[in-house]
Amino acid sequence: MRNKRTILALMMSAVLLVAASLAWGADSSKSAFLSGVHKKNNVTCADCHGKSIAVDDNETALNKNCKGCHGGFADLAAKTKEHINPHNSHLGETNCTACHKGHVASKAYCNYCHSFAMKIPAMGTEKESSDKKWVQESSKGAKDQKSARTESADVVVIGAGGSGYVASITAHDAGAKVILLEKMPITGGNSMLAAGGINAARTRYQERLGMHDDPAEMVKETMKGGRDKNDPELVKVLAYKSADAVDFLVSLGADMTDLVRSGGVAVDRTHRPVGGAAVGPHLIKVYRENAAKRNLDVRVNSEVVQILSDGNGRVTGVQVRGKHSGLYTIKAKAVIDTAGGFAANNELVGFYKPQFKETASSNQPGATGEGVALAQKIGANVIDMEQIQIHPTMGGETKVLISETVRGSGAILVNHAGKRFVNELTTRDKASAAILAQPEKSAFLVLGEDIRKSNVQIDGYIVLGLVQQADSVAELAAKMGVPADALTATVENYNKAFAAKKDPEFQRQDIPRPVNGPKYYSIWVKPGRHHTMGGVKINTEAQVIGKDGKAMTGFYAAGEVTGGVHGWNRLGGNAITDTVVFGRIAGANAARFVKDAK
Ligand code: MEZ
Repeated sequence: MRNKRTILALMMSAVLLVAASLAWGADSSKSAFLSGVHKKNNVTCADCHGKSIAVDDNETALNKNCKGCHGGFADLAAKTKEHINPHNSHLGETNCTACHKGHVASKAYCNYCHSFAMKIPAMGTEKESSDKKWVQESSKGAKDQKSARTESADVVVIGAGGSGYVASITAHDAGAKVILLEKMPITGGNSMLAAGGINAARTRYQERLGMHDDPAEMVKETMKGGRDKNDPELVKVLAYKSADAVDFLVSLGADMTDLVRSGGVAVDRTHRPVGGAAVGPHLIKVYRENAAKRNLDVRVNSEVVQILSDGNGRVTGVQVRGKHSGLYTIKAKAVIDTAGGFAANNELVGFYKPQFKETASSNQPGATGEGVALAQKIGANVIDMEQIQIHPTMGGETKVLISETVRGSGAILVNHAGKRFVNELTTRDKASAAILAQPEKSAFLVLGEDIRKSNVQIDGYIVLGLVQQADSVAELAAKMGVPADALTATVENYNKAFAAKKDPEFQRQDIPRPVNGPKYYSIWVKPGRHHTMGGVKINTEAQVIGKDGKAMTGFYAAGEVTGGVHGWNRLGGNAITDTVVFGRIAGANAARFVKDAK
């Protein structure tokens, strides 16, 4: 009843707000319908909206005016004393309106993945905004609904994660008019959360360190990791174009100078920024800057509800639902689907793998799989949908992924008896299975000072309160609740293996650092769903394959929305390679197709 009344009151407020705006004009001093600090300070409509009350889907004027009044992210970050600083987070410079609302209470976007107790100062106590339902019933009903307007572009790209940005930048640079659409209020997708790095073989950085890697080895290891269920032609493209992918990123301004080893790989092939910083936030910042430099048309809050086709396998555009602008059509000669996977969609995961339902997901909240459904509706074939990757190390009860690079830097996995139980650098499927075979279905990462110093992400986990610290192994054991003598023996044996460069217990091939003091650290970890290997079927030209086995005309896809590249298990570090290699191919081919069609 109370809820009904509140909803009614909110609806009335909305109606009155519109009426008030119309009656008083945008510069009205009436602020009765505002929230929090705006309400207190008698903010006018024009203070936030500018001359026009109408709001575009990017909420451009609102965001400009937010910054005009409150300052930019750097100013706001400087005012925050706490370690957890939402204006200086790995999400980067996003729209203010992703968190802050004028007419309803604000909510920190971070909390869709984290559970920080931070307050948004003076930003209102009214009901939370209801615009957070991102699991849309994609095209349901939209077919019969009319678009209010029609635009046109050469290439429309669905989903502004890593693959979407790479495809858009590539197509733009090849001369195409591109529109990049993102249903979420911020860009970045899962790439934004990528902690590890990009796998690439025979790069200038490896050569500089005197390392000899070979794309043929990358093919072999990727196939083996994927249990030989991968499409071997796609894997060859992935591996042989991986060094070019790194060069491409560097040409955009990225730093890929640091190298680390990932599971299932015999060389240091995972490239990342100096100091071991997380690759994703860095790349998304670089992509955003490059998109801005090119004046790319990037639209957030813009959900594709239908891919349009002529019924004969040729795409003709998309129908979009803009948060503010409503339904509209973009006619396009080519469409690139880069809408990501579905590991955040509990229902869909449960449908394909009932045993994984309700498990924690490391994914951003928008990874809900509409890109696959949209493609299927116009006749695309899909493969391996039930192949869902469980990452071995999510931080305890959280949605925070503890990067594989922590193990790559030397950390060991220890069970509740204080003993190692698996080669920490085996493939993810095996490491996860080994943890889930423990009675507690969880384990600990244990590391020392040299390992912490080599990987700046560990300091981030300390800030997040996920790390136990101690001055001795025995003290750490007490904090972890494991037998001190067992943990002490485990660490001693591992350090001997480091010195001997040989791990007789678990045949770990690479032990870059010992677990040494003065401080010792542990992180409680549990497996959680991380990557969906299945999706839209593509060929080596990133063309979407239809149910008839033929390439669909003008339709391309790249990244986690596709299936086939990773087989039944993806290697750590190969996702970013996938986004860059196939994003580039999709962008280049879509632009070429448009040119040829003119
Ligand atoms: O590729 C990944 O998913 C990856 C390297 C994740 C991680 O553990 O950092």
